[in-house]
Amino acid sequence: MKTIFSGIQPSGTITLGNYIGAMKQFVELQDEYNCFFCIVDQHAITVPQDPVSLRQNIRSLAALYLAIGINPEKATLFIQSEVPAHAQAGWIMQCIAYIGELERMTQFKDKSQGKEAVSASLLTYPPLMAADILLYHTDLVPVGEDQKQHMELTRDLAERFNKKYGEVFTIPDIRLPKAGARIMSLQEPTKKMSKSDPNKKSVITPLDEPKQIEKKIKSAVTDSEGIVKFDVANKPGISNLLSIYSVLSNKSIQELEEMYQGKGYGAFKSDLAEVVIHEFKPIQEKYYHLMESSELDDILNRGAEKANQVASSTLKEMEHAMGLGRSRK
Ligand code: ATP
Ligand code: LTN
Repeated sequence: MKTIFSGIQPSGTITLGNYIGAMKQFVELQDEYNCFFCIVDQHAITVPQDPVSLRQNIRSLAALYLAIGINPEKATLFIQSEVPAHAQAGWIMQCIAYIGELERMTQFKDKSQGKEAVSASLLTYPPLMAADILLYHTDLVPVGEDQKQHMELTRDLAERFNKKYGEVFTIPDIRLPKAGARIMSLQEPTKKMSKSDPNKKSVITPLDEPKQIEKKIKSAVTDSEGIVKFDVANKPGISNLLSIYSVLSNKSIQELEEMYQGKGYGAFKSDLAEVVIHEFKPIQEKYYHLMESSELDDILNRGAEKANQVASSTLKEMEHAMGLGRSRK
């Protein structure tokens, strides 16, 4: 069986973007692959986090992974900071990476832009991500489009390491969803929908109440033309809503354009709200049940144990290849 690894930051409640771009794929893939799904809390602290909220977000993300359908009997679900090999291998990958290539990462540029104090870890974020992936000899990494550049760097770092120290790492491939790899903000449809967006009207989360979902979709920015047509360059707002509708309803964009011909945005938006509410209803029910149960801790304990076994063994291989410590394998 081939191996899959992916991670989500507990930097807030996951959005419809995370759900469509990443998590929906996880559920589809767990039957065919040996999967590791990680709550990357060490990545979350590259920007300031309130300790109480961070701990709540970690638990909530674990419950959401399960509520969307991750089966802990099939996939390994764990918290990054509970597997020390990640930070250790992250350090090693920082020694392989060059400052110049890290400074070119668009996520670093976006997140550091205009900030007075930028943590060093915001720059060294990608080597830690590379370590996450490479520790599991991962074949495939399902992520949204914004992670393409980080994935290319991960491959470069793995190749650089292998060339210098011997074939320790598998070179991983990226797996993008067929549609919905970049869901945009509801208020600024040229910007990606993001968990840490301070404007909550831009973002739909699987835990939003039906009324909130309806309100957010109704107030989503579109254009004044009133024609439901997919045209990203000229109609980014309606194109984004069409993508969401299409992925969640399994109807093609063309089918949807035909369905709403001559009907205007009102009818389209209210049907889309129904589709989103219907998608999230069972997830919410499972989520609240899980948050109350002790099941969650058992699953995370087992996940950390399994991940630790695999990751610490790869870390040893890395250290051995580089000559760190004493000779042992
Ligand atoms: P933050 O705002 O804190 O940076 P984020 O919303 O960008 O967080 P991440 O935890 O960084 O979310 O990403 C988790 C996964 O979701 C990644 O695979 C990422 O590519 C995917 N993803 C994030 N935003 C979107 C989006 N708008 N559309 C599609 N996929 C997305
Ligand atoms: N960088 C990713 C989160 C992330 C990740 C990973 C994704 C950290 N480690 C390993 C896939 C594999 C993000 O910002 N979305």
